[in-house]
Amino acid sequence: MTKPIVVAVTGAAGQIGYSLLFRLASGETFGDRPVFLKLLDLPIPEAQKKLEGTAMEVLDCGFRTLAGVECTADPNVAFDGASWALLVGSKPRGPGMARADLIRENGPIFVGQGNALQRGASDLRVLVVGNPCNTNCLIAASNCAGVPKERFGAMTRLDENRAIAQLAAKAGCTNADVARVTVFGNHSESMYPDFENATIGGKAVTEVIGDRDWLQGPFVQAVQNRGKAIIAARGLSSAASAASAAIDHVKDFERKTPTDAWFSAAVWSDGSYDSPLGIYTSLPVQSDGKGGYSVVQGLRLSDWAKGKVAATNKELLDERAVVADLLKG
Ligand code: NAX
Repeated sequence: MTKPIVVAVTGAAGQIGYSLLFRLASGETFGDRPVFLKLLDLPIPEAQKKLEGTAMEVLDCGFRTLAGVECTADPNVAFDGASWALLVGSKPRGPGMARADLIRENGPIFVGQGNALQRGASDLRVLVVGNPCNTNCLIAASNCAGVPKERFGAMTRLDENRAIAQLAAKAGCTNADVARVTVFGNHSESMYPDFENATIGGKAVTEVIGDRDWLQGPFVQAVQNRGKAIIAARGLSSAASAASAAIDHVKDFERKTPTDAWFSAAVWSDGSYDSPLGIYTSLPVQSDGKGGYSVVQGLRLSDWAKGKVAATNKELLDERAVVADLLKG
């Protein structure tokens, strides 16, 4: 039997977990390779009971690719031998809570989990979903000595997918016609979805959708505020779409990206597009399908777009300052 890939998921008893685990186990993400799931949630009876129930449902699907499920409250157990760690669990933003308070509240979780991630497999890759995901990713990576920063990333694939759907609806085409959309910066309302380099049916978006006012205004704002709009409509934050984007992120990194395509992920800044160093910022990425990736170079951005990218990166520097005492190296 092929050696199973160990996939750890934190916050697995939560609503994203409930949409995510089945798609990790089913063969959709890792093909024929057997998957061993390690599920982490809080060490409180309510969370552990819910986790057990979720694991029972995963088992009950009878997936031929599922090698096993282990539930735990200990990050050291969860991450031991993991090739992928999906860090979904974190505290939600409470009513009236400032973003800086949320960052301070959740930061310590990622110090402990960063340490425990040193137990991962030699090919460990980490995706941080729990918000504020870019800065939580920075905290985890800086507390995980010995694992290269490039093995960590935070999720902006949902924002890219949201942008694709908005562009397709406006142009009256299918999502499959839309390509080369990059989300730059932070997974927050400051993110910048770049339409200037995106294409629809191989043509520039700016040519197909001639309305630049719509692109610079309602389009960008719709993507930036989509999370809020979902909460307002559903009474709960996005879950199935977030899980779907996490699957997309893992698949994107597992496979070699076609030469003429790219995807968005918050990665360790290499200075591309004037991104400050020392942060995880979303950039256009191509995977080599062997554990490595590169940032796509040479995209042309207008001065207006450069201003948007600079603003979202400035927010990431501000967030880094809020958690400076939690960062090790
Ligand atoms: P839920 O509240 O449904 O689930 C979170 C789960 O995490 C709970 O079961 C909780 O017990 C667990 N948890 C909390 N602290 C933990 C810890 N220290 N160790 C292990 N488990 C812990 O939230 P859900 O809707 O699943 O969302 C999870 C996170 O994803 C939130 O931070 C949310 O803001 C974030 N999101 C990120 C998105 C992105 O694009 N990056 C989009 C969707 C979502 O908003």
